[in-house]
Amino acid sequence: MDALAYIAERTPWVDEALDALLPPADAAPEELNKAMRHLVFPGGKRLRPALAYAGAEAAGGDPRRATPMAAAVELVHTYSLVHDDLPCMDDDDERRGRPTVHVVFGDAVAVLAGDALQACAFEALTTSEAHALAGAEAVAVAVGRLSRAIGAAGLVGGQVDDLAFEVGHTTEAAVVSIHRRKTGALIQAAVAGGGVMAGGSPGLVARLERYGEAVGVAFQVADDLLDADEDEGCSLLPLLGIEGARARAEQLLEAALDELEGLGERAEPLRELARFAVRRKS
Ligand code: GRG
Repeated sequence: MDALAYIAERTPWVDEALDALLPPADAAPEELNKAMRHLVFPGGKRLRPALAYAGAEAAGGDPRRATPMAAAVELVHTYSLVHDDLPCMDDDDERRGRPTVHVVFGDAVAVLAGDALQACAFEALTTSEAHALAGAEAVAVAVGRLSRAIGAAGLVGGQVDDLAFEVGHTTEAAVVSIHRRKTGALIQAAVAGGGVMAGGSPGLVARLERYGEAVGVAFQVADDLLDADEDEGCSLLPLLGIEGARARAEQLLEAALDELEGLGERAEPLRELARFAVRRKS
Protein backbone atom coordinates (compact mmCIF):
# COMPACT_ATOMS: atom_id res chain seq x y z
CA MET A 1 0.00 0.00 0.00
CA ASP A 2 1.47 3.39 -0.92
CA ALA A 3 1.69 6.26 1.54
CA LEU A 4 -1.35 8.17 0.30
CA ALA A 5 -3.55 5.06 0.46
CA TYR A 6 -2.23 4.34 3.97
CA ILE A 7 -2.94 7.91 5.10
CA ALA A 8 -6.43 7.75 3.55
CA GLU A 9 -7.17 4.52 5.41
CA ARG A 10 -6.00 5.81 8.82
CA THR A 11 -7.27 9.41 8.66
CA PRO A 12 -10.91 8.53 9.54
CA TRP A 13 -9.64 6.90 12.75
CA VAL A 14 -7.92 10.04 13.96
CA ASP A 15 -10.63 12.37 12.66
CA GLU A 16 -13.23 10.52 14.69
CA ALA A 17 -11.08 10.87 17.81
CA LEU A 18 -10.42 14.58 17.13
CA ASP A 19 -14.12 15.27 16.70
CA ALA A 20 -14.91 13.56 20.00
CA LEU A 21 -12.13 15.38 21.86
CA LEU A 22 -12.78 18.93 20.66
CA PRO A 23 -15.60 20.87 22.31
CA PRO A 24 -18.71 21.10 20.07
CA ALA A 25 -18.72 24.24 17.91
CA ASP A 26 -22.11 25.33 19.28
CA ALA A 27 -21.11 24.99 22.95
CA ALA A 28 -19.99 28.04 24.96
CA PRO A 29 -17.65 29.80 24.50
CA GLU A 30 -18.61 29.46 20.84
CA GLU A 31 -15.89 31.77 19.45
CA LEU A 32 -13.17 29.70 21.09
CA ASN A 33 -14.65 26.33 20.16
CA LYS A 34 -15.20 27.35 16.55
CA ALA A 35 -11.64 28.75 16.40
CA MET A 36 -10.22 25.48 17.74
CA ARG A 37 -11.99 23.51 15.01
CA HIS A 38 -11.28 25.98 12.19
CA LEU A 39 -7.93 24.47 11.16
CA VAL A 40 -8.49 20.92 12.42
CA PHE A 41 -11.39 20.32 10.02
CA PRO A 42 -10.74 20.06 7.16
CA GLY A 43 -7.18 19.31 8.03
CA GLY A 44 -3.97 19.04 6.07
CA LYS A 45 -2.14 15.91 4.99
CA ARG A 46 -2.51 14.15 8.39
CA LEU A 47 1.04 12.86 7.98
CA ARG A 48 1.88 12.92 11.71
CA PRO A 49 -1.10 10.77 12.74
CA ALA A 50 -0.23 8.29 9.98
CA LEU A 51 3.33 8.11 11.33
CA ALA A 52 1.99 7.35 14.82
CA TYR A 53 -0.13 4.48 13.44
CA ALA A 54 2.76 3.20 11.34
CA GLY A 55 5.07 3.33 14.39
CA ALA A 56 2.57 1.14 16.26
CA GLU A 57 2.48 -1.33 13.36
CA ALA A 58 6.28 -1.51 13.23
CA ALA A 59 6.19 -2.34 16.95
CA GLY A 60 3.94 -5.28 16.10
CA GLY A 61 0.90 -3.87 17.92
CA ASP A 62 -2.68 -3.12 16.94
CA PRO A 63 -2.40 0.30 15.23
CA ARG A 64 -5.61 1.48 16.93
CA ARG A 65 -3.68 1.64 20.18
CA ALA A 66 -1.88 4.66 18.71
CA THR A 67 -5.07 6.73 18.22
CA PRO A 68 -4.50 8.90 21.34
CA MET A 69 -0.96 9.70 20.13
CA ALA A 70 -2.17 10.30 16.58
CA ALA A 71 -4.75 12.80 17.85
CA ALA A 72 -2.27 14.43 20.23
CA VAL A 73 0.38 15.11 17.57
CA GLU A 74 -2.19 16.52 15.13
CA LEU A 75 -3.55 18.83 17.85
CA VAL A 76 -0.04 20.09 18.67
CA HIS A 77 0.73 20.51 14.96
CA THR A 78 -2.48 22.54 14.54
CA TYR A 79 -1.76 24.74 17.57
CA SER A 80 1.73 25.46 16.21
CA LEU A 81 0.30 26.48 12.83
CA VAL A 82 -2.33 28.75 14.45
CA HIS A 83 0.37 30.53 16.47
CA ASP A 84 2.88 30.58 13.59
CA ASP A 85 0.34 32.42 11.41
CA LEU A 86 -0.15 35.24 13.96
CA PRO A 87 0.97 38.78 13.07
CA CYS A 88 3.73 38.60 15.72
CA MET A 89 5.22 35.54 13.97
CA ASP A 90 4.83 34.77 10.25
CA ASP A 91 1.80 37.04 9.76
CA ASP A 92 -0.04 34.85 7.26
CA ASP A 93 -3.61 35.56 6.16
CA GLU A 94 -4.18 32.23 4.46
CA ARG A 95 -3.47 28.61 5.24
CA ARG A 96 -4.62 25.57 3.27
CA GLY A 97 -6.54 27.93 0.98
CA ARG A 98 -8.65 29.40 3.81
CA PRO A 99 -8.34 32.51 6.01
CA THR A 100 -6.16 31.88 9.06
CA VAL A 101 -7.64 31.59 12.55
CA HIS A 102 -6.65 35.12 13.67
CA VAL A 103 -8.11 36.64 10.49
CA VAL A 104 -11.51 35.06 11.25
CA PHE A 105 -11.56 35.20 15.06
CA GLY A 106 -9.04 37.91 16.00
CA ASP A 107 -5.55 37.67 17.50
CA ALA A 108 -6.58 37.11 21.12
CA VAL A 109 -8.92 34.22 20.36
CA ALA A 110 -6.30 32.69 18.02
CA VAL A 111 -3.69 32.74 20.80
CA LEU A 112 -6.17 31.17 23.20
CA ALA A 113 -7.41 28.60 20.67
CA GLY A 114 -3.80 27.51 20.13
CA ASP A 115 -3.32 27.22 23.89
CA ALA A 116 -6.50 25.15 24.22
CA LEU A 117 -5.50 22.89 21.32
CA GLN A 118 -2.22 22.15 23.08
CA ALA A 119 -4.05 21.34 26.31
CA CYS A 120 -6.42 19.11 24.35
CA ALA A 121 -3.42 17.15 23.03
CA PHE A 122 -2.49 16.10 26.56
CA GLU A 123 -6.12 15.35 27.33
CA ALA A 124 -6.16 13.04 24.26
CA LEU A 125 -3.23 11.06 25.67
CA THR A 126 -4.62 10.74 29.18
CA THR A 127 -8.31 9.83 28.75
CA SER A 128 -9.58 6.62 30.33
CA GLU A 129 -9.83 5.25 26.77
CA ALA A 130 -6.12 5.96 26.19
CA HIS A 131 -5.30 4.14 29.43
CA ALA A 132 -7.51 1.20 28.40
CA LEU A 133 -5.87 1.00 24.96
CA ALA A 134 -2.21 1.34 25.95
CA GLY A 135 -1.87 1.02 29.73
CA ALA A 136 -0.82 3.62 32.30
CA GLU A 137 2.92 3.12 31.85
CA ALA A 138 2.84 3.63 28.08
CA VAL A 139 0.64 6.71 28.54
CA ALA A 140 3.15 8.20 31.00
CA VAL A 141 6.09 7.54 28.64
CA ALA A 142 4.20 8.99 25.67
CA VAL A 143 3.28 12.14 27.64
CA GLY A 144 6.93 12.59 28.60
CA ARG A 145 8.13 12.20 25.02
CA LEU A 146 5.55 14.62 23.65
CA SER A 147 6.31 17.23 26.34
CA ARG A 148 10.02 17.14 25.59
CA ALA A 149 9.44 17.28 21.84
CA ILE A 150 7.30 20.41 21.89
CA GLY A 151 8.88 22.56 24.61
CA ALA A 152 12.02 24.67 24.93
CA ALA A 153 14.31 21.89 23.72
CA GLY A 154 12.07 21.08 20.74
CA LEU A 155 9.32 22.81 18.75
CA VAL A 156 9.16 26.07 20.73
CA GLY A 157 12.94 26.46 21.04
CA GLY A 158 13.35 25.73 17.32
CA GLN A 159 10.73 28.33 16.48
CA VAL A 160 12.49 30.95 18.62
CA ASP A 161 15.79 30.31 16.85
CA ASP A 162 14.02 30.33 13.48
CA LEU A 163 12.48 33.75 14.22
CA ALA A 164 15.96 35.10 15.08
CA PHE A 165 17.59 33.44 12.07
CA GLU A 166 19.70 35.62 9.78
CA VAL A 167 20.28 34.41 6.23
CA GLY A 168 23.96 34.54 5.32
CA HIS A 169 25.19 34.29 8.91
CA THR A 170 24.86 30.60 9.40
CA THR A 171 26.21 27.09 9.03
CA GLU A 172 24.69 23.83 7.90
CA ALA A 173 24.77 22.54 11.49
CA ALA A 174 22.83 25.58 12.74
CA VAL A 175 20.13 25.14 10.08
CA VAL A 176 19.82 21.40 10.76
CA SER A 177 19.57 22.10 14.50
CA ILE A 178 16.56 24.37 13.86
CA HIS A 179 14.97 21.85 11.47
CA ARG A 180 15.47 19.08 14.00
CA ARG A 181 13.67 20.99 16.74
CA LYS A 182 11.06 23.04 14.88
CA THR A 183 9.87 20.31 12.52
CA GLY A 184 11.63 17.07 13.38
CA ALA A 185 10.90 16.74 17.08
CA LEU A 186 7.12 16.42 16.65
CA ILE A 187 7.49 13.95 13.77
CA GLN A 188 9.91 11.93 15.90
CA ALA A 189 7.50 11.98 18.85
CA ALA A 190 4.66 10.83 16.58
CA VAL A 191 6.52 7.73 15.38
CA ALA A 192 8.16 6.78 18.66
CA GLY A 193 4.99 7.59 20.62
CA GLY A 194 2.99 5.29 18.33
CA GLY A 195 5.51 2.52 19.06
CA VAL A 196 5.30 3.18 22.79
CA MET A 197 1.48 3.08 22.82
CA ALA A 198 1.56 -0.27 20.99
CA GLY A 199 3.91 -1.81 23.56
CA GLY A 200 7.15 -1.65 21.53
CA SER A 201 10.35 -2.76 23.26
CA PRO A 202 12.88 -0.06 24.30
CA GLY A 203 15.21 -1.22 21.50
CA LEU A 204 12.51 -0.91 18.86
CA VAL A 205 11.39 2.48 20.18
CA ALA A 206 15.01 3.71 20.01
CA ARG A 207 15.11 2.65 16.35
CA LEU A 208 11.84 4.50 15.73
CA GLU A 209 13.36 7.60 17.35
CA ARG A 210 16.36 7.51 15.01
CA TYR A 211 14.05 6.89 12.03
CA GLY A 212 11.87 9.82 13.16
CA GLU A 213 14.80 12.16 13.57
CA ALA A 214 16.03 11.48 10.03
CA VAL A 215 12.55 11.69 8.48
CA GLY A 216 11.78 14.87 10.43
CA VAL A 217 14.79 16.75 9.08
CA ALA A 218 14.29 15.28 5.58
CA PHE A 219 10.64 16.43 5.65
CA GLN A 220 11.76 20.01 6.32
CA VAL A 221 14.42 19.88 3.58
CA ALA A 222 11.71 18.62 1.20
CA ASP A 223 9.48 21.50 2.35
CA ASP A 224 12.27 23.99 1.60
CA LEU A 225 12.67 22.43 -1.88
CA LEU A 226 8.91 22.81 -2.50
CA ASP A 227 9.18 26.49 -1.48
CA ALA A 228 12.41 27.05 -3.43
CA ASP A 229 10.96 30.11 -5.21
CA GLU A 230 9.99 31.90 -2.01
CA ASP A 231 12.19 34.24 0.03
CA GLU A 232 14.77 32.13 1.75
CA GLY A 233 14.48 31.91 5.50
CA CYS A 234 16.10 29.16 7.51
CA SER A 235 16.90 26.66 4.78
CA LEU A 236 19.72 24.45 3.52
CA LEU A 237 19.16 25.69 -0.04
CA PRO A 238 21.45 28.75 0.09
CA LEU A 239 24.18 26.57 1.62
CA LEU A 240 23.86 23.42 -0.51
CA GLY A 241 22.00 24.52 -3.64
CA ILE A 242 18.92 22.71 -4.96
CA GLU A 243 20.75 19.56 -6.05
CA GLY A 244 22.78 19.43 -2.84
CA ALA A 245 19.66 19.78 -0.71
CA ARG A 246 17.89 17.08 -2.74
CA ALA A 247 20.86 14.76 -2.24
CA ARG A 248 20.87 15.51 1.50
CA ALA A 249 17.16 14.63 1.75
CA GLU A 250 17.83 11.32 -0.05
CA GLN A 251 20.73 10.57 2.34
CA LEU A 252 18.45 11.17 5.30
CA LEU A 253 15.83 8.91 3.72
CA GLU A 254 18.42 6.13 3.39
CA ALA A 255 19.43 6.61 7.04
CA ALA A 256 15.77 6.34 8.09
CA LEU A 257 15.22 3.19 6.01
CA ASP A 258 18.37 1.62 7.50
CA GLU A 259 16.78 1.86 10.95
CA LEU A 260 13.96 -0.41 9.74
CA GLU A 261 16.32 -3.11 8.46
CA GLY A 262 15.08 -6.59 9.35
CA LEU A 263 11.61 -5.49 10.49
CA GLY A 264 9.96 -6.95 7.39
CA GLU A 265 6.39 -6.29 6.30
CA ARG A 266 5.28 -4.69 9.54
CA ALA A 267 7.54 -1.68 8.85
CA GLU A 268 6.33 -1.24 5.26
CA PRO A 269 3.99 1.68 6.14
CA LEU A 270 6.93 3.52 7.74
CA ARG A 271 9.06 2.92 4.64
CA GLU A 272 6.33 4.28 2.34
CA LEU A 273 5.68 7.28 4.60
CA ALA A 274 9.41 8.14 4.68
CA ARG A 275 9.58 8.08 0.86
CA PHE A 276 6.44 10.23 0.70
CA ALA A 277 7.79 12.76 3.25
CA VAL A 278 10.89 13.28 1.12
CA ARG A 279 9.53 13.01 -2.42
CA ARG A 280 6.02 14.53 -2.05
CA LYS A 281 4.94 17.24 -4.47
CA SER A 282 2.91 19.34 -1.95
C1 GRG B 1 4.45 28.58 16.97
C2 GRG B 1 5.57 26.98 18.59
C3 GRG B 1 5.32 27.40 17.22
C4 GRG B 1 5.89 26.71 16.23
C5 GRG B 1 5.66 26.97 14.82
C6 GRG B 1 4.60 24.98 12.50
C7 GRG B 1 5.72 25.92 12.67
C8 GRG B 1 6.42 25.99 13.98
C9 GRG B 1 6.01 26.77 11.69
C10 GRG B 1 5.22 26.79 10.41
C11 GRG B 1 6.09 26.94 9.24
C12 GRG B 1 6.85 25.70 8.90
C13 GRG B 1 7.44 25.63 7.55
C14 GRG B 1 7.01 24.74 9.79
C15 GRG B 1 7.77 23.54 9.56
C16 GRG B 1 6.88 22.40 9.72
C17 GRG B 1 6.01 22.27 8.54
C18 GRG B 1 6.62 22.02 7.23
C19 GRG B 1 4.73 22.38 8.71
C20 GRG B 1 3.75 22.07 7.67
O1 GRG B 1 3.45 20.70 7.84
P1 GRG B 1 2.56 19.89 6.83
O2 GRG B 1 3.08 20.08 5.44
O3 GRG B 1 1.19 20.68 6.96
O4 GRG B 1 2.41 18.51 7.33
P2 GRG B 1 -0.31 20.18 6.70
O5 GRG B 1 -1.03 21.43 6.27
O6 GRG B 1 -0.30 19.12 5.63
O7 GRG B 1 -0.81 19.66 8.00
